[in-house]
Amino acid sequence: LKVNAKIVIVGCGISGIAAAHRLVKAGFHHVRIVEATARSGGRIKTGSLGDNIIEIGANWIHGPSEENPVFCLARQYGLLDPEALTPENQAMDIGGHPPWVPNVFTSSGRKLNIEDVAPAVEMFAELLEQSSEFQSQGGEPYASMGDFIRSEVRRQAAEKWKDVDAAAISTRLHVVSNLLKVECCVNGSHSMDDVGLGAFGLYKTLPGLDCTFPGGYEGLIKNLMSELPGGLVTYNQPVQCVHWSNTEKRENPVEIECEAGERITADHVIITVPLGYLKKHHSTLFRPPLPLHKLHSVQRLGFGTNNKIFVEFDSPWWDADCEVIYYLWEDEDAMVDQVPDIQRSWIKKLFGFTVLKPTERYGHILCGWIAGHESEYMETLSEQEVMQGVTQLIRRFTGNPTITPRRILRSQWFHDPWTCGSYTYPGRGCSLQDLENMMEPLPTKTSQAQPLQVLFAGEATHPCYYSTVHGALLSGWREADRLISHYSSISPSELPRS
Ligand code: 6YU
Repeated sequence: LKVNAKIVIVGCGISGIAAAHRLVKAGFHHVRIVEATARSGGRIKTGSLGDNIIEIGANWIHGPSEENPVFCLARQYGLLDPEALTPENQAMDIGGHPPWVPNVFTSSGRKLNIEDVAPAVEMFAELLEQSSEFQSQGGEPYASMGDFIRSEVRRQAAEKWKDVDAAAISTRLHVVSNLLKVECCVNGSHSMDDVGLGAFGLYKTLPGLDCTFPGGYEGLIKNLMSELPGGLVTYNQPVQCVHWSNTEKRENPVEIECEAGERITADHVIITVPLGYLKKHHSTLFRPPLPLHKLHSVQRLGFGTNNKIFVEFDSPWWDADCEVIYYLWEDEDAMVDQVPDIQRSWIKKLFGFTVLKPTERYGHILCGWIAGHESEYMETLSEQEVMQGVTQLIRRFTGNPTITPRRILRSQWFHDPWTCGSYTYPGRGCSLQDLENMMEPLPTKTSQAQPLQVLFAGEATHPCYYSTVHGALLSGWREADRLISHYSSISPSELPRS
């Protein structure tokens, strides 16, 4: 199969790279990637804090095992630690929530014992598991994940914890608030009230204990890019408008208009821009506009913000075996995941920190996690102000007024003009149909016009691995395969002439 079809890919994140890789390997020789920024990788972005490598975007391989193509590629390129490659690691089934060792602090400066928090943690985990079942049952007793969790905790607490004293109950309900904030980060949503209950179970996990890239996630991008022909990517070239359904120009029915004025004609264009960008720019990005059913799915699916705040210390103030630090705000209403006064109290949305391990590699670095509008507000503050907020928080919760971070660095995904947030979640009222609409090529009716003019890849188009690197990668392969099988099934006389 060696065809002359001209294919333009918009966006050089993992999905665009994966599509190009597959098409070039299949013999297509007019493949081009047009990228808005000066770099490849998109939301895979490795940076540094002092001498240490840190991940500003994607962090883990979620479910590193044989079925995960990111795991297989990373293994093939030799990018993983030996522990991640062991059969034991691959076989661990954690259902998306790694069993990290926690340290829990309260706003009055107490460090809690695991027994104080365990009943709420267990109840919450069971509810997450149960919520995934509504997907197959087809009924939604509550409008959102937030409604479901709060109502069920209230009901079960009245039943199971009726002999527990009020102070202990209060602590448990604050644990639930904290876990709701954790889930906001996992889902990239402002509140769990924004996440649909029925669609929550669409997300599928793979076996394997999540692992990181010791040399940085971008190593995966570098290896894949090195296998593509040189000059295939044009950088600093934002696409402004995709003119499709150009009936007069049957030879090259698509025209890609770039911000700098360049116009590129093509037979097919694969759009991989993030859902956040699509939500903001769909009305100018497509001529004619997106069909209504597709537009409605772009609007219904959620795309919120999850940011990281890396903080380095001279010495640790957490336990040696600690993997995650949680904060409970005792003055907050029970079971809330939204901060009422964002400008004053944005820091209350930060659920806590994960500890970068192993210490020999990273020293004493914590990664703070904050989602939602509070996270978007945090992005507008200076690094100094964020440092101050974090320092005050840690001093208050540990009761140690001398703790001082050495340096910090935070991500700003909401204000990144080419991303506009972090990743996709199923909003209220969403269903599998929305993700299917996202991936449907244009034109949708192929009776007259040339088929497959505009194709869609990217994490937001994967039916069960949305929000992940493996979902994005698979979506790029899927759209490449769609074109490959299209050209395999038509006769040579119908192939585009060069
Ligand atoms: C994962 C993880 N991870 C943390 C954070 C973030 C994300 N993800 P890209 O955006 O990469 O590429 C598009 C390109 O298009 C880009 O280069 C643009 O510049 C360009 N572009 C835009 N407009 C353009 C224009 N007009 N013209 C030209 N070019 C244009 N995934 O597997 N493990 O640990 C994390 C995390 C802070 C921000 C993540 C993680 C998500 C991935 O990073 C992301 O999906 C892919 O990189 C996207 O690739 P792409 O090609 O689609 O777009 C139970 C349950 C609940 C459900 N959810 C649970 C899942 C948990 C999700 N985990 C995420 C967590 C972290 C921490």
